[in-house]
Amino acid sequence: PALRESARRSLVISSAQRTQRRVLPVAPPTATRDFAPNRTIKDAGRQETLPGKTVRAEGADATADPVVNQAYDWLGVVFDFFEKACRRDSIDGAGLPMISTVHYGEGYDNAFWNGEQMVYGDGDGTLFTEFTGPLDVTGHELTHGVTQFTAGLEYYGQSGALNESVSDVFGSLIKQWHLGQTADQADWLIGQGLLAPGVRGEALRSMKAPGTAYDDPQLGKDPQPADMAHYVNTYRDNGGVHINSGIPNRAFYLAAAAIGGHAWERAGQIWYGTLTGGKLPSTVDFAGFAAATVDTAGTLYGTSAAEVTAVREAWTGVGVHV
Ligand code: ASN
Ligand code: ZN
Repeated sequence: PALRESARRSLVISSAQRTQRRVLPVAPPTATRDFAPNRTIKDAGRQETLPGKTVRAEGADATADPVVNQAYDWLGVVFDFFEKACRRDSIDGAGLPMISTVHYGEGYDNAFWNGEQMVYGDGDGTLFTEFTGPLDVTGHELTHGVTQFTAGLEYYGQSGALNESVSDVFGSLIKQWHLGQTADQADWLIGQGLLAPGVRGEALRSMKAPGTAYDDPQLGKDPQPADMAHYVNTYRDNGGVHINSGIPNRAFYLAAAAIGGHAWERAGQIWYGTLTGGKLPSTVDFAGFAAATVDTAGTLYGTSAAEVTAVREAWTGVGVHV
């Protein structure tokens, strides 16, 4: 609780401000105050011990290790996204230093947020390449930090799948923001470029077409459902958090596609407001989260706005009825 965010005020707005927001639904991307990142990259030297030794601190020159420099640069992009697109000062909204450890383990096939920092494996080169490669992987992991400091979505079952989905949503938005893509230009893939050469597939997950990201003899087939009719009941993976996240992922894609333009400007603001608005129970299910996004869209754009319809129809499109 001491770690919970102090800046819930962002969504607590007076009715006068609310009226103003309807006229100018997208808040100007430039913040009234400038935030500064504080990045530290550490190297675990292929051991599984954290945090490892510091190899690059904020403001220091690039090192001879491209993996270190990639991690540093992606942390910067993620920081800039939250600052400029969400008016958020780092992961906790209060300037939290960003720490990342690279070269974790030997051929380690994952990346993760451990509650305090981010960690990258190098991949085994057979299934996966370096986890520092795709920007959306860094965005995904650091968004687990944002969720921890805001809605605190419990990492099990539907709230866990929502936790996963929120990380994919912002991972993808950060990539789209960096590339300047509109919703129809984006690939809506998570971890494109991460699969080793020879693996049959294009990415870890597809938000647009869950279940189609890969189909490989070693990796198996992408297990994600695209709607509630194919919801997977399982005790594995914390109750399918990386599986059923396909459902809210596709709902976000459908909402963003229907709204059009840059997905972070309206659909992204609706999801961000929902995540950080202080109203979600940590054990919220898909239906509760869906209702909250409709509510947030109404607060941001007016209850009869096209954005509200787009969000409601997106959830209906994946079989979640609001
Ligand atoms: N890369 C995974 C994730 O962030 C690690 C995990 O399973 N927690 O979801
Ligand atoms: Zn995750």
